[in-house]
Amino acid sequence: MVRTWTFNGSLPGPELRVRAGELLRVDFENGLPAPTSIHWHGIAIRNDMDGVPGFTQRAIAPGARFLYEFTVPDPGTFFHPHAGVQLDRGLYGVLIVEDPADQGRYDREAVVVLDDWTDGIGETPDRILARLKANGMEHAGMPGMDHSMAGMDHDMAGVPDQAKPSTPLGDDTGDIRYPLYLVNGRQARSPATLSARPGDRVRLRIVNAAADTAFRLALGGHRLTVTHADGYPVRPVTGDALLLAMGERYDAIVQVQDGVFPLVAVAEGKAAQALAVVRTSRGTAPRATANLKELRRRLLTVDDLQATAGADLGPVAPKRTHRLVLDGNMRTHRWAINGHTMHGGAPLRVREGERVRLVFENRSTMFHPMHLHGHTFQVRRTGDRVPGPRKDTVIVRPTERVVVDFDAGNPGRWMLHCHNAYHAAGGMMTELVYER
Ligand SMILES: [Cu+2]
Repeated sequence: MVRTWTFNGSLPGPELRVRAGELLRVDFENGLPAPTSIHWHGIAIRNDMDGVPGFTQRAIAPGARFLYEFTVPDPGTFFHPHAGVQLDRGLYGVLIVEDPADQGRYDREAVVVLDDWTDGIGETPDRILARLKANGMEHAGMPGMDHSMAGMDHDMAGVPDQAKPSTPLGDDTGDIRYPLYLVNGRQARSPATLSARPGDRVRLRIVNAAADTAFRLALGGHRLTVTHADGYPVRPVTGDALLLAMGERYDAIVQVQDGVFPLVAVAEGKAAQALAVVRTSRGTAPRATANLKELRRRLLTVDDLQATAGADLGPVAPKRTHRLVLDGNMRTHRWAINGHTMHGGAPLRVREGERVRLVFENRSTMFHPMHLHGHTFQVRRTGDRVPGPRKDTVIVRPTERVVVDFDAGNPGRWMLHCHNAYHAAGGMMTELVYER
């Protein structure tokens, strides 16, 4: 039992479900002792509903209400607050936007929300941030954090080799080692159960709601067929495991066998894992430290995905290109875009109707899941004529260059930032503005 901040007292928050094209109305009342707002992550909505306090709306004061009301244009997604590191408490939920054109070639759905957890057992997110800023370095395994976790019963004991650092995201995958990693709000020792019938085709809607942790997910004894990235359809591709950074969502279909199976999400590079149980018949639940060979087989990443014809933006030449150099380090905890922190640089200007290209260049030793508000972009792999998936959050690995294109079709002021909550709070954010 922990004390934390949530939506409607549950973790994850209540599941909201609408169809694309419908009007969503959410009457939000702030019962927290701090100002907040809700960001509808990944949905290209009206600018004044985007929920960035002090930017697209005034922060909602403790005790105050705010009516969110907007038409939901595209399938997706999840929601969370957009005030500092509040996401690293329990303030997140899943908003599922159904696609009316979806053929529904599956028997049931299961939502899988991944999270890294400290609030109420380790330090509060605000204390972690204050210390990161004060000391600079707060690296996994550094004495300060170990001290704060002393005596706590966390999931790291006896974790198999699969969870040891070795990662496509580089050697340095996070600033914070958490006491717990969760699936659907539950720790591996008392895991969430996803029930189905043997032979069912289950559509997993997987969300990484963590603040500082990428996950590698696999289901024991099964392969996963990825069908959607950040809500948009991709050409189905099958692999053994799937990599998700913070803010990313993937849908995958799995045909479940008869039995009880571990669904493992390894906290990438952090020597720990989260667990849920997929159950189609009676039997003993898997161990919290279940070791899956699937995690070491074919790992699907954004590089394997390609938008379907319907989701493809088409080969229009960009009218303008913005280059974004990502830099920073844990020593100073200063994370910059083009040398500036916290909107300090010139905004990225676009004009309505233009095709715009963003070129991310990562000069730091950590990966950054870069997220654009109000739009979705298409990943263009360097030197590759085949376009990648439609997304709103894309991993930029250390020293990597990632090119994305989008159509400027939603006027307003929009945030562009790293979805590592601590990197964003450390300055890695800028804004996109429409000029007349
Ligand atoms: Cu980052």
